[in-house]
Amino acid sequence: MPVSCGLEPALNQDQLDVQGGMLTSYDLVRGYWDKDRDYFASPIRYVNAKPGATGVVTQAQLNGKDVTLPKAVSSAKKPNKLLQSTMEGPNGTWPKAWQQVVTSSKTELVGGRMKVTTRGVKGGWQGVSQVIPANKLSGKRLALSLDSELITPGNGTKKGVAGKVAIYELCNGKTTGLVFETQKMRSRDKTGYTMSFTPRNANCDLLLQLMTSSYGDVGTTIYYDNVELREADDEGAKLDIAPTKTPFTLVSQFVYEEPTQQLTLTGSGTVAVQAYEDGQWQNISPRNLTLDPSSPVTVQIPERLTGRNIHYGYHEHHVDELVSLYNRTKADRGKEREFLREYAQSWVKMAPAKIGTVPAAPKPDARMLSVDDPGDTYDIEIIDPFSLLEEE
Ligand SMILES: [Ca+2]
Repeated sequence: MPVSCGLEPALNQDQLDVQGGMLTSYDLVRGYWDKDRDYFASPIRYVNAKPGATGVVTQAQLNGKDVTLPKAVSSAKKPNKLLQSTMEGPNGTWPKAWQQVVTSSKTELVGGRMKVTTRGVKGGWQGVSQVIPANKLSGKRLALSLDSELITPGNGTKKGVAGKVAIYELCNGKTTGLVFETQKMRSRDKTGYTMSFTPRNANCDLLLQLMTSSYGDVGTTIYYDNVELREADDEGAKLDIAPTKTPFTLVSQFVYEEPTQQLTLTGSGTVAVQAYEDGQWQNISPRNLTLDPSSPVTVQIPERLTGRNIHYGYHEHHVDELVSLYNRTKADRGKEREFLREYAQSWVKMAPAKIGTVPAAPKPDARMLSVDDPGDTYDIEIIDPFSLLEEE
């Protein structure tokens, strides 16, 4: 159970849910509206939970203000462009549509999943790839989804690397450019990930690679499964806020003013609230959200959908900062000190390179003894600089 101390509100506002866990974010303003980046808030809509159902939202409020939540008809998924997405051939044999990324790769098929394990510099890149021929592509935006699970060396006790997806343009048999790359597959739980990109040249094939972010930290293992590539869903209607009708106006809304985004719905029947993220309409409420004409239900919009600046690469640094603060805080500041450690421990779950760096919970006896430890610590009391000046 978290302890109460002055740092608690600030750190809560700095963490947000992402696919696979909890991550840190620096920003105080949401919504950047940069046409080249995906920082803008996700459009939101609702659909009937089941075909033929008649769920209706009669009133929607975002943080207590009336909004118009569009209703849409769920359309069928577009065709999957990958072969052997389940990573399995007939009777559990190797799926021939997938190749080792380099000849020295020794990626294995284990339990119906691709098992990619780093083997160091000599082993080179590990992983599998598949080529999607240009005649299967239209040049339109594509949406990729997959399941992965990361296990760092020492059965998860030592630091490791993240998973990586890289997609190259392949023109006349030659790779001519990187189209998309992400290293966000870093959850130690089996997690579904989504991502989207637009091919650069509609006449070229695409080369999809599933790997690790580097080949260091020998023994890092990542499993891949259920890898699917489709044309992006049609975006369609957006959430408009009355009366200005500007799309999803979280822009310029300070995180410290509205740390969370609550959508409150009144109506009847069973619906699902969805957000358009990574080229896909994804449920953000339970698949069956039962509405009531007299009693509103509240859906919290996940922070990753509100136009925040998320940088996975900074997260390791944030864990370092917490551990550093913990180590330099005097042991007699027990509550505050333990609070920092607990935060570092909860954040390290998404920082594979920092596993093993967060100190273990102190035993009561050890804490008593360390009060007398004259080590490199400082008190976190705030010092008034003007009182020092008076003494001079
Ligand atoms: Ca499988």
